[in-house]
This record gives sequence, structure tokens and C-alpha cells, in this order.
Amino acid sequence: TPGTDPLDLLDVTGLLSDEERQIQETVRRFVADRVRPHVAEWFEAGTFPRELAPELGKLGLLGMHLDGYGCAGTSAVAYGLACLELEAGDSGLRSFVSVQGSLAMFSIWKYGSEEQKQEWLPRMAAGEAIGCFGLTEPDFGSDPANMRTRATRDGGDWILTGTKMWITNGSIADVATVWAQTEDGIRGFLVPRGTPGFTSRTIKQKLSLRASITGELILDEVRLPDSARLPEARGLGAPLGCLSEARFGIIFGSAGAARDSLRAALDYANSRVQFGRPIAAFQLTQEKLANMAVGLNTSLLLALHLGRLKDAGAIKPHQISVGKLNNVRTALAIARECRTILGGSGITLEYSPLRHANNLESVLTYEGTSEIHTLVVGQALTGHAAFR
Ligand code: TGC
Ligand code: FAD
Repeated sequence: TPGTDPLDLLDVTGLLSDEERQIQETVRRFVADRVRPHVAEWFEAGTFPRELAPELGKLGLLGMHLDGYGCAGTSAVAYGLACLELEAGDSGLRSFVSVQGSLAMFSIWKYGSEEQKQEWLPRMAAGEAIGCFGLTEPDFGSDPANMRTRATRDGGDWILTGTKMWITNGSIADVATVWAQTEDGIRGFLVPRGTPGFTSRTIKQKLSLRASITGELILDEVRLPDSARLPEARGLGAPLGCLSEARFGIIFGSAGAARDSLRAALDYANSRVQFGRPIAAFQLTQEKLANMAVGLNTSLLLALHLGRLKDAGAIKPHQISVGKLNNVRTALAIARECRTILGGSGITLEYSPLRHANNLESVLTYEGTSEIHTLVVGQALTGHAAFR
């Protein structure tokens, strides 16, 4: 209910439409029922439960802000609010939805042929087919322009060779959007699982984003017809255009991880008694809580502002960088500070803040590191690109 959440100090909820609030509430309930009871087990086991995919599809969360082909076609703000609630559960869950909808599906929706859209989008929207997005390579992360993966012509076909690293859903995906260098610059290709020469491996021993599958894609002379190329994708701007979509979702999502951490710390501070008083009654604890609530609420306002800009078709890449930079680093600082309030209890999976903090280490790095987003903002301010 609007106005009743003590963490919503500025009543950001009051700025939402009824429909936006309903969507947010639906996702919040889904996370409470289907995610919270199990997320610690998934995190500990290092798995993402694939069976959630059709449930996410049924809720309309996959490719949620895209039109047609079985997608829900909601506003950007509604999509952001869904990301917020999912990431309040776990960043791994939001990652799954980001990669499926904003990277894999968006690449097909924006740059694909009609046949590619018909073949993949309805099944991906339903969660029956899983996608991934292969841009990063072992030797090229922040600098994808210099990628080594090559696609060369052989008659009417293409031959792809290269390795993609750190790919969310990489080893469980039914189809991979793979970016490769060609004679004419960077192009995108759809590589279905099972194509000869295409294999994947799951990356183990992660300390972060454990409730998410991260893989490596190996392409060893993979032969593809020209119909597997995304016809409208030309140059590095094409994958970067997809990143803008996913980065937008993270601006909201990271605020969800922060909110969930703060809720856990606030509840704990009110019930934990030391020196004969709840620790919430000590000034040092209140200073932490107040600073964190200010950080969270400014993040929420920033997210909503950027969402309204996106819905108006007016958002610019450097504004997305402002949002991702601010909201992820704020969320990470909040999650860590919340852990201190929990004391020793904060170091197990019984409480969420340290799990969120560990996850947010990945979120700080993927979709453009905080340093890269700093330089994007620096470029917007000065006109000088300081990347190279
Ligand atoms: P630069 O010369 O600046 O740009 C090349 C072309 O791209 C255009 N462009 C964009 N287009 C759309 N959206 C954006 N955000 C764009 N940024 C740039 C630009 O206008 C240019 O177009 P044109 O027509 O002139 O060619 O390229 P650069 O090589 O100097 O690189 C710039 C830089 C460093 C900002 C870029 O390379 C970058 O963003 N690097 C970070 C890489 C990154 O974010 N990788 C993420 C991989 S995917 C992932 O992490 C998924 S995790 C998801 C999950 O699990 O949730
Ligand atoms: P590097 O680029 O080697 O950077 C190392 C350090 O150097 C960073 O601090 C960086 O900021 C700094 N640095 C680099 N260049 C500069 C510069 N010019 N100025 C100042 N500092 C600089 N990628 C995909 O394509 N698809 C996915 O689905 C995907 N999922 C991921 C999931 C997880 C869990 C993780 C951890 C990563 C994922 N990534 C994915 C990869 C992610 O996008 C990259 O890790 C990220 O872009 C950084 O690249 P890198 O790890 O190679 O680090």
C-alpha cells in the first residue's frame, strides 16, 4: 500500500501509476513465494533453477518491455520495477531476466530478420527457450572493439571461431547471440545449441552471483548459413545498444538488492538487544540506517527519473551510465554496511545482505565496470574519450 513502507521515505511509490504498482506487487509476491524460501540453497549450491523460466514467462517478465511476438510490451518503468523486485530476491534472478529479455531477445527483436523473430521470440518470451549474449572474451572485456572472435565467409556460409567468457546462461542456453569481427566490422550471429563446433563450459568456484549460471562459449569453426546473421546489426554500436537496455534494468535492480538489505538490517536492529537496549536505539546505528535510507531513496528517484526519460524516448547512454554507476555503488555500500549491523549473524546465508553484497561485486563489474561508466560520464562532461 502506498505511503506505508518506512523505507520509502520520499514516497516514490506515490509517483507510480496504478498499473505500475500492480506489476511491482505481482513480482514482489512471486519473489516472496517462489524465490525467498529457496534462494539461500540455490546460492550455496551454485545453481539457477531452470524450471523458473516458464514461470517468469507466464508472468510476462521475459522480454517484458518489447512489443509483439508474445512479449508483454510494458513501459520501461514497469520493466524496471520488475527488475527491482527480482533483484530484491537475488541479483542472479534479475540477471537471468536481463540477459534473456534485454540482451538475447532484444538483439533479435532489434536487429533480427522476421524469420529469426518468429523462430525465437515467442518461445523465449514463454521461457521455453533460453538465450545468452556473448560479447566478452578472455582477453577483451571492457574493450570489446578489439574482440578476437572472427566470422569469415565460405561461399554463402559463415565460419565462426573464437571464445566468449563470463557469459550468463552460456552453458544452459538454447541459442547464443554471438558477436564477431568480420571484414566489414562487428556483426551478430544466432548460434543454436548443438551446432557442430559449438561447445560450452560452466565456470565454477564463483564467490559472487552464485544463483546464476556463468559459462564460456567455445566456437571452433562453427559453420552457419547467412540466415543466422542478424541482418540489421552493423558495428559495435549494435551490441552496445543491447547493453543500454540491460544497464537500464540494473539501475532499478540494484536498488532492490539495497532495499532488501536495508530491510533485513532494520528488522534486526529493532530486535537485537545489547547493553539493555535494541541496537536500533544507538546513535551510531541510526546514523548508518539514516545514511543508507537517504542513499536508497535517491537511487529510487534517479531510477524513476531515468525510466520516465526512457519511456519518453529521450534517454542518452551517458545518463544510463550515471544511473548504473551511482545505483550499483550505492547498493554495494548499503549491503556491506547492513552486514555490519547484523554482526556475526550477518555472515551466513540466513540473512541476505552479504549475499547481496557478494552479488553486487559482479554487478559493479558487468555491463560496463564502474571505471568505464566513470569515463563515459567524463567524456560527456569534457568531450575527451579517456578509454584508450
Ligand atoms: P565507441 O567508438 O565509443 O563506440 C562505438 C560505436 O557504438 C556507439 N555507442 C553506443 N551505441 C548505443 N548504446 C551505447 N551505450 C553506445 N556507446 C557507444 C558509438 O556511437 C559508436 O557508433 P559509430 O556508429 O560511431 O561506430 O567505442 P569504444 O571502442 O571507444 O568503446 C566505448 C566503451 C568503452 C564505452 C565500450 O566499449 C563499453 O561500453 N565497454 C564496456 C563493455 C561492456 O559493458 N561489456 C558488457 C558485456 S555484456 C554483460 O556484461 C552482461 S552481464 C548481464 C547479466 O548477467 O545481468
Ligand atoms: P577488464 O576489462 O580486464 O578490466 C579489469 C579492470 O581494469 C577493471 O577494474 C576495469 O574497470 C579496468 N579498466 C579496463 N579498461 C580501463 C580503462 N580504459 N580505464 C580505466 N580502467 C580500466 N559478458 C558478456 O558478454 N555476456 C554476459 O552475459 C556476461 N555475464 C557476466 C556475468 C558475470 C557474473 C560476470 C562477472 C561478468 C559477465 N560478463 C558478461 C562479462 C563482463 O561484462 C566483463 O567482466 C566486464 O565487461 C569487464 O571485463 P573484464 O572482466 O575482462 O575486465
